[in-house]
Amino acid sequence: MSGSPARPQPIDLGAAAADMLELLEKLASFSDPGPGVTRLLYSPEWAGAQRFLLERMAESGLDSFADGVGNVYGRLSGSRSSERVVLTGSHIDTVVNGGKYDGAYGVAASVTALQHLYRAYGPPLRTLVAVSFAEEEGSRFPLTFWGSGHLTGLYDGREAAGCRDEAGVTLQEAMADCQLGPRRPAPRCGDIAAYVELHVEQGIVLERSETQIGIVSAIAGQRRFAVTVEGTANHAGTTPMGLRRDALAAAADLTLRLEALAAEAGDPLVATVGRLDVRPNTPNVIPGEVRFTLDIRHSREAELEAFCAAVDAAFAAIAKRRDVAVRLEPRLTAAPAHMDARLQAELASVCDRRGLRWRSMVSGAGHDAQLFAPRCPAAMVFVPSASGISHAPEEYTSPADLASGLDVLLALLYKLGYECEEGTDDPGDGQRLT
Ligand code: HGY
Ligand code: MN
Ligand code: MN
Repeated sequence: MSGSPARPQPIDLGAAAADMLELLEKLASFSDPGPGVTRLLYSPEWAGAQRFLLERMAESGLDSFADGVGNVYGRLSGSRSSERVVLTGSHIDTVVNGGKYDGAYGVAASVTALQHLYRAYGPPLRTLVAVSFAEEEGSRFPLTFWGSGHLTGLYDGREAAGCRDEAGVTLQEAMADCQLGPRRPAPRCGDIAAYVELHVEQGIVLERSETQIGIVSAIAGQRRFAVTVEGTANHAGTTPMGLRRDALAAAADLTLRLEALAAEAGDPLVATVGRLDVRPNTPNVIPGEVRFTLDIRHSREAELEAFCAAVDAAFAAIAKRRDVAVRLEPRLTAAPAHMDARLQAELASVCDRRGLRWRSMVSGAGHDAQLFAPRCPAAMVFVPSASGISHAPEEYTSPADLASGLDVLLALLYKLGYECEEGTDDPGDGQRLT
């Protein structure tokens, strides 16, 4: 990389925001046809986006590479290379027919931020790394956080062989097919001094309260399950109602009971059946088997645990009454995660200095940051989602709000990368659990 400019000059936020928006639009073009953006792990669209990011990061003066599972990094090496690095980014995958901002905004902003920090101030003291995580949503394979889970030890890679998508392709086969060039090892989790993620809120709190920035205090914990209901497939015309073991009627019963239990538990608990497969899915056959997904969240671990126990008992009672078999297989256990207090305070001060209206808030959505929070100081910044819509083609955030988020990210990364005192390796509140 060429020498740093003679004299630092302040970053031109307008120019940086324009670069970020252009990158965001380009990323949105890597999508399956159809409404919104669909970019599933290891699909051709996914590989196109990651390859594009590798090139764009290199053009921006970053040392870009992919790791073994397809996370893509852009490294801006610091003069104090011995110290741990600051990692910033989000995920590049999407839900099916999702929006163009969920994940991609944090990726585009982190790449743009490092590019403009380097252009204005030259190399940092502490190394800054932008990351595009391979997968967070769990939209193609029945696991989630595959990208950040690779860095934080949630996965050891053996899961890839046994994990299949709806077409029966294993994660291992899909991963082998995507050509991302030579791979380098991911940053070790122990080498990460802080993780910072910029993301759209995906809810309506900021818009309703006319607030520009959300400073995340905690991220809700999640439990996800694959539920299988086994009844008896039979003739729809000759089987009396009293002699049926109808798996779909049972699944409907289970879903409504789940909804009633969640209503009794009250906010912030949420429980969702998002995917349902009926077999044999034929008009004149009583369904013999139904598979559906459970997604349960709460910001407090004890309540999450208690609710899952109540669901277990309720499902067993329905199974007995209906003489069907009901099996719950855990698919994800993500604990509620607290963001670093010192980084939150720094973000508040950045917003106050800029006159940005901000509020502290809990995230009901899951994020890569929740895997880092127990291991290093983690911070999340939200910008408003129009009408609170996300995971849908209508997902939208105004350019002005996107730019405000970038402004805050730039300020925090400048603080962590360029103003860190010698030897003070931990920028956090020192409250790490592990
Ligand atoms: O589901 C979530 O909370 C996130 O958008 N993956
Ligand atoms: Mn996301
Ligand atoms: Mn999402």
